[in-house]
Order: sequence, then structure tokens, then C-alpha cells
Amino acid sequence: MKKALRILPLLLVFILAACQAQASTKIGDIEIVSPWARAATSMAGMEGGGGNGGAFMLLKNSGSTSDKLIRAASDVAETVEIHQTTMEGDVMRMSPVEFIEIPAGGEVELKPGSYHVMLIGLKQDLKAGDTINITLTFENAGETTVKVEVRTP
Ligand SMILES: [Cu+2]
Repeated sequence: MKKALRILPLLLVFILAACQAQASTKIGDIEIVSPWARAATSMAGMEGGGGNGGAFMLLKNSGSTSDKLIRAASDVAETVEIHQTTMEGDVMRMSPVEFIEIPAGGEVELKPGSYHVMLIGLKQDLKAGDTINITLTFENAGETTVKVEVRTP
């Protein structure tokens, strides 16, 4: 029991350090927190062309006006779109959206099963541990390129 108590503060230090290591990029009032992409294969050489990938992140808006993510771009894919996943009965569908609105003082999470950045026609494999660049354009805050870590969820 005593031993466990001695380990506890150490554990807390590790947990705090891990939290601080989360990648975060700020542009204007918008903060892009912990962007990541799902590991995926490009399926290069296969009929029908490249595979697809998805990227996810938390978008926070500290401003007093809402902003919109209006464009995403990356060198790793032929086409990059902003998508939303919806359920139609038991069927999961995803469709492109014009923008994702980030409310004033609020946040939106891009996550599996919800909003995501869709990487269509991958030009390279996305391997866990890799880092890719994705350029995000916000209506008010402008454009920034973030480093996105590839992970196996
Ligand atoms: Cu999609």
C-alpha cells in the first residue's frame, strides 16, 4: 500500500507530461489539437487506384465569432474533402460538406463516425508513426499547415 502511494505522484507526472505532449497549433482564434490520421494503405498499383484515409482532430474557437473550416489539402492524396458521417437506419454513409462550423467559444471534434478530413486516392501508405502535413483553411482565421501523426486506432 505504502509503495503504491509513492508511485502515484510519479504516475501523475507522467500523465501530465503526456497531456502536454499533445500537438496543438494556433491560428488566430482557432486551435487545432491533436490531429491524427488513421493508418491506411495506398493500394498503389491496384485496379481502381489508391485507397482512402481519414484525419481527425479537435478544433477549438476562443474567439467571439464563429468560424468555419472551409478547405483541407494534403500532398498525400489526390483529393481531400471535408466529410460528415451519418447513419441512415443501420447504414453508415459519408458525404462531403461545404464547411464545418466552429461556434464562438466552442469546439468541434473531428472523429471516426462523425466529421473527418477525407483523404481520397492516397499516393503513399500511411504507416503508424509517420507524420503527414495537412493544410487547413478557416474562413476567418486563415490557412495553416499542421503535422498529423499517423496512428492505428
Ligand atoms: Cu469520408
